[in-house]
Amino acid sequence: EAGLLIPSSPSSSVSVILTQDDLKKIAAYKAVEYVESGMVLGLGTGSTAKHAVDRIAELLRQGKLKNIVGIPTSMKTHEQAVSLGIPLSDLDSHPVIDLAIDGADEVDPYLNLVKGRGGSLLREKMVESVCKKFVVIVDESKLVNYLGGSGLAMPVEIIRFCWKFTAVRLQKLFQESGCVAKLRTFGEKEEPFVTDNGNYIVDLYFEKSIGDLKVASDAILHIAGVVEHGMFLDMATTVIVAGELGLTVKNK
Ligand code: ABF
Repeated sequence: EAGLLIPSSPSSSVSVILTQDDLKKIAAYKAVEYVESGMVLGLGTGSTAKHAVDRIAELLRQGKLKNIVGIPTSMKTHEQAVSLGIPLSDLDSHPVIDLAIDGADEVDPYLNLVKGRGGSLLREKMVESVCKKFVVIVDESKLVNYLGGSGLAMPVEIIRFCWKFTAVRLQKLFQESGCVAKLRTFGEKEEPFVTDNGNYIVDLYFEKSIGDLKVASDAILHIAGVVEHGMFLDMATTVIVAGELGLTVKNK
């Protein structure tokens, strides 16, 4: 990981090296400052959100936060929260969430997001679409000019039944953007990656912009066999970016 050199204090000649993971942690700790006792919290997934969950647990242990209920966005976060003793519930019991904190894969200038490279986009979207405040935490490598612009995947969760058929339909939908659809696999045997919900993920790669995001979103969701996609449009209320020049807080 590339290191970032910053002075430990303005007058000091001693410098500390910040890794990308340090930046993620700084963004996560800043986000946890938005947490208040008594809140119902959406607990995100991924290496950045993991720091936020750790921090929430730490503040609970120290008695600085009380009566928190967490709604995890993946089985992995569920396990982490249970191991840290964070009280948990679900959307059936808590259909409205005060605050969710989660990472993202891409953030555009309007605070639209791509999420789901970690594979948890469906539960993340279920939780984060019903929260009063959604704080996204990223390091500056996640900032893009337009969604799909990092050259990395735009994930779509699909059902397993005839997945190739669905993948071809997705690819054709974005033919003009030079789309290539690939089934997500893992391991040397390239076995299909299976989500927490028992589905597959097709990753879409684009050569060019996909244009109007709302139109693209509606078109993807219109394909039978698609469960959900990783574009989170107009959902983030705050994005905290940790970068070389420090923290930037962008509000909707
Ligand atoms: C989750 O974790 C996902 O939506 C996103 O795919 C990923 C970001 O991971 P990381 O914080 O590890 O970069 O929030």
